[in-house]
Amino acid sequence: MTSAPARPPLTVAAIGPSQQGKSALACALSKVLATRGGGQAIDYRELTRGGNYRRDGAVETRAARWLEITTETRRVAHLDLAGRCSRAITQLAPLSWAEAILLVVSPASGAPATDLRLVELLRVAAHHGVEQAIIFVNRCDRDDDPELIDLAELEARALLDACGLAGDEAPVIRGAALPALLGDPRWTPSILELAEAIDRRLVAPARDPDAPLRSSVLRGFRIAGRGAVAAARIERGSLRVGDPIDVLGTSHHRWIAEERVIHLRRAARSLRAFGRAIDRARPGELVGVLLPSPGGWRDAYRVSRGLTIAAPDTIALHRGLIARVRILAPAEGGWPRDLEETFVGQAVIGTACEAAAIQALGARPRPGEVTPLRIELGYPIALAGGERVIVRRQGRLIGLGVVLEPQGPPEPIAIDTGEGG
Ligand SMILES: Nc1nc2c(ncn2[C@@H]2O[C@H](COP(=O)(O)OP(=O)(O)OP(=O)(O)O)[C@@H](O)[C@H]2O)c(=O)[nH]1
Ligand SMILES: [Mg+2]
Repeated sequence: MTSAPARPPLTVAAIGPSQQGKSALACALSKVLATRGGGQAIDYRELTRGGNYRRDGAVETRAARWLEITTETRRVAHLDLAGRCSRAITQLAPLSWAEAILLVVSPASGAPATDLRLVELLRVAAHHGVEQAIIFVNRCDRDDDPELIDLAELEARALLDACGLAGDEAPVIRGAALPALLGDPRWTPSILELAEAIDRRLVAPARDPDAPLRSSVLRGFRIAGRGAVAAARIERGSLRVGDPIDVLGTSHHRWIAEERVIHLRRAARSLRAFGRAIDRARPGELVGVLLPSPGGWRDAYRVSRGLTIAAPDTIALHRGLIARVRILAPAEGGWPRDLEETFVGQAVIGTACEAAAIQALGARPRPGEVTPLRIELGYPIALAGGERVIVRRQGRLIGLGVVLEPQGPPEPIAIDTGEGG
């Protein structure tokens, strides 16, 4: 038995232009706090494992990684996102978990507002309801011209404001992650200042532990002989070991070509949060849920990004939905022309991303307008209404909306209870 966590969880997503020190900062934060008795330090090589190795020794993060940062009052699930990546969903999926943004820039990084992917991430974060941000101006050891540092700060604030996050209120910390990570005492205070800002300036949103369980899966992996682990975040409700759960949606494991749509009903065999076994996961927590999969290895591989974990019979799989969507103006990076009445794009809902045929229900959608759209997904996902939906087309963010209701009957997928398989 484990006792209830003393510190409430908070999910912070570190974003910023590529190679400005997000991963180094995550490591520095964990190391400096670990030396003061808060949590465990994580090594840069460990955190960036699986990334793209560069000639200069740095590693470009490829898929988001997460680590636990233990500050004085919080357990922070720190998401280290990729600054650059070829597939938007790699960043958008973990971002759907964020409750606060840590924007990492540097004086030499150039105007962050010109980084369209970064602008998109900030807009999407605001759309998910994130209101709070901290700005960390990194690499002040190398680029120490005070005017450039002032400019970086101004630009970062303006960017947050432009994307709907309160830039004026965001605390700004000037520091240097790499020297702090290497133990340079001149830069340790900047890391402590960041920890203090996390403690004092960020608030944990209200959460409902008694609501029906809802959780989104960011990644799945297999433990030979035991089953599949779903790396998920509890959005609402609570999950206890032994609870029966539905795991449903479309699998995106690259080795599974057919039978991708699944609806498993299993009991959560065990729960782990950052390496600790826990008996109950509460809303806001990131957990690994071990699912027994008697269906064999295929079954285990099917657990992947985009699935939903929910209390049994509380949500169904749908392909069609009606959403109320704000069409972004060209100045916001949206579609440069009026949209056609029907077009093909992508819909991102939670950690799921599906190709979609989109049809305007009213007049032809114009930039800046809020309009009802009917969206038909290529593959079904778990939908109940109220989810945030992000509409993309040809690599651009073109609309931000809310699912009003699923359309049509639920997908006729037999529930796999794992018995007799
Ligand atoms: N001089 C100096 N170099 C730094 C600092 N922080 C990070 N670096 C270096 O900058 C490079 C990139 O650091 P990362 O932490 O991997 O950058 P990132 O933002 O995670 O990059 P992506 O994962 O590609 O988005 C590495 O070579 C670091 O050693 C710093 O404060 N000062
Ligand atoms: Mg990185």
